[in-house]
Amino acid sequence: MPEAPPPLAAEQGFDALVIGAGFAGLYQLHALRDRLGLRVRVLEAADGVGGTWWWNRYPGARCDSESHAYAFYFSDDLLQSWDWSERYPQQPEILRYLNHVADRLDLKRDITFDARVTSARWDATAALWRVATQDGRRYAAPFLVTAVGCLSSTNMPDIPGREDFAGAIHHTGEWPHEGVDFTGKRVGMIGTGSTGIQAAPVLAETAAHLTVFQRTANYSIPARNRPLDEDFKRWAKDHAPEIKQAMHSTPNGHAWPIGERSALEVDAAEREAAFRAAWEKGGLALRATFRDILTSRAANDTAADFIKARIREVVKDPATAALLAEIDHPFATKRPPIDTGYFETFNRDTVALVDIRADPIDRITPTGLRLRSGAEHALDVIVFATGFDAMTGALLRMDITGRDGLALREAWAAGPRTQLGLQVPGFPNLFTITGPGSPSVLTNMPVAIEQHVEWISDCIAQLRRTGAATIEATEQAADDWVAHVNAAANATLMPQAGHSWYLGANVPGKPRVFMPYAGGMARYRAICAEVAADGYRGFVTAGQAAPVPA
Ligand code: N01
Repeated sequence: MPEAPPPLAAEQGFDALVIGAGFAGLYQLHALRDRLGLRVRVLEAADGVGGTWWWNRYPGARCDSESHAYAFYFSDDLLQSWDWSERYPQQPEILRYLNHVADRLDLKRDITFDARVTSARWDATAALWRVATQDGRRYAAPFLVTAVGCLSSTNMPDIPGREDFAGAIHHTGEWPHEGVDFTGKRVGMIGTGSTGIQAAPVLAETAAHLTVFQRTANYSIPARNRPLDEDFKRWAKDHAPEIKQAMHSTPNGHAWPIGERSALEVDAAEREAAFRAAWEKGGLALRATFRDILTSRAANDTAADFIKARIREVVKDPATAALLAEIDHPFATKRPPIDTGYFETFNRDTVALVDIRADPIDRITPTGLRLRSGAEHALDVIVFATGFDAMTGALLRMDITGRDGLALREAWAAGPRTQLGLQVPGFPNLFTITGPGSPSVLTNMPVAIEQHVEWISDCIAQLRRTGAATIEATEQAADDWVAHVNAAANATLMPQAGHSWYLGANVPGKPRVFMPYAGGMARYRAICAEVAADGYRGFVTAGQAAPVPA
């Protein structure tokens, strides 16, 4: 048997390692390297920057935050040097933006691409994180920051027969870079979350036939996407400070305010007019029409009924309309998609909807899909728009081991436990950008990312000033924070969507815990600032490193 090659020597000499080169990793590199003067290495599994926007290249992929708010606000130079073309930009444009950021800040020289992290272990003796990548390389640094995204570990359902299928199978989250030609093909798409709802109308344009396999009907609001005119672009640049301020003061990190009135304090005509105006304007702001849509079931029902009526209005075939409008959870308790012609797509002769709640998929056959009833659907391509092992999947996949050999998988066996979504007890000097327990996916992501990067960077700067070698969340703080995260979720209707990925319910065997912090971004930001100002309450520092003057 050939001898195994000796392990590569660790690449030492770094102050911090960052995993991932999407929005979060790029800004974290810039903040630690260019503001604190640290030696930083970013390890990225892909061969380019972009994170989610590198992987998710499926037809129709675009952002559902408005472009002028879906950008870095920490740098006026970045704001002034970039123009978005559309209200909701497509994936290639967002990828170009992130390359622009990386080039403008000269970040790529400190990123190792094609470097998928396979393990990270805390070495208590040396007070270092020791990280290995798939190609056998080793790295070490005192600080480890995960910037792996909340929706990056794909969820591929274990449907039997995949290997027998004669056609092609694709998951939207790992889409081939050369694209897929659907011309003349019979396409089956499984999943009707944000991704499936974006993809279906585009797939239907070229496919000979599209069958959408729906397990749970979903709300969707028209995006009303449009090109941005020069006046708007100028306005957004000139008003960047006000836009930033607005994003920092709302619960969801978007630049629009939450309604002040209850949906129940106005009469039916006024309520209908408010929903109608939001529907015509398009986008996620419909859920902010009234203040209590996410907290009162009666208020929520008014929004849900309004949207269901629109679906029935648009979809011509009554049976299909009924199937699309029979939605079993309150509006916005799962992440509400926005769409461009989703419901209209079902009026095409070449598009069919199949209810796999009533008649589940039994197996994949060489020629398509067979349902439990025995019904067969002949297909050339199967698209899995089945989402992600959200929030914890990408972290657990990396085999992270903390103090005393504690595996993260073990620490989180009953669900994620963090202090503020930023640190885990037993894992010194590990920071998790937009980790479970932080607002993350309930907000406009760049806003949440900027806040975490800045908090983490300030924390590391403070450690260096004081000469402490390590910082770690306490068990008590994590217990308290988990209780608060649960209380915040229970103050909303969100836990009522029992099959939501917010609860981990989409992945068989995953603990059912509401993972993001539902108390609002503005409130969360204040809590984090207060914890830091109070000497990093809920964290312990230890050890002695050489203090670094500010
Ligand atoms: O994933 P999802 P997604 N058999 O989990 C179904 C963000 N995003 O990729 O509801 C059959 O929402 C599943 O059915 P059910 C956004 O935050 C952002 O669409 O579990 N069906 C559901 O219909 C979003 O929320 C943008 O019953 C199965 C679908 O697959 C998040 O990503 C764009 C199944 C999965 O929906 C995830 O969205 C796109 C099975 N075994 C996404 N397993 C932006 O624009 C799952 N399904 C920024």
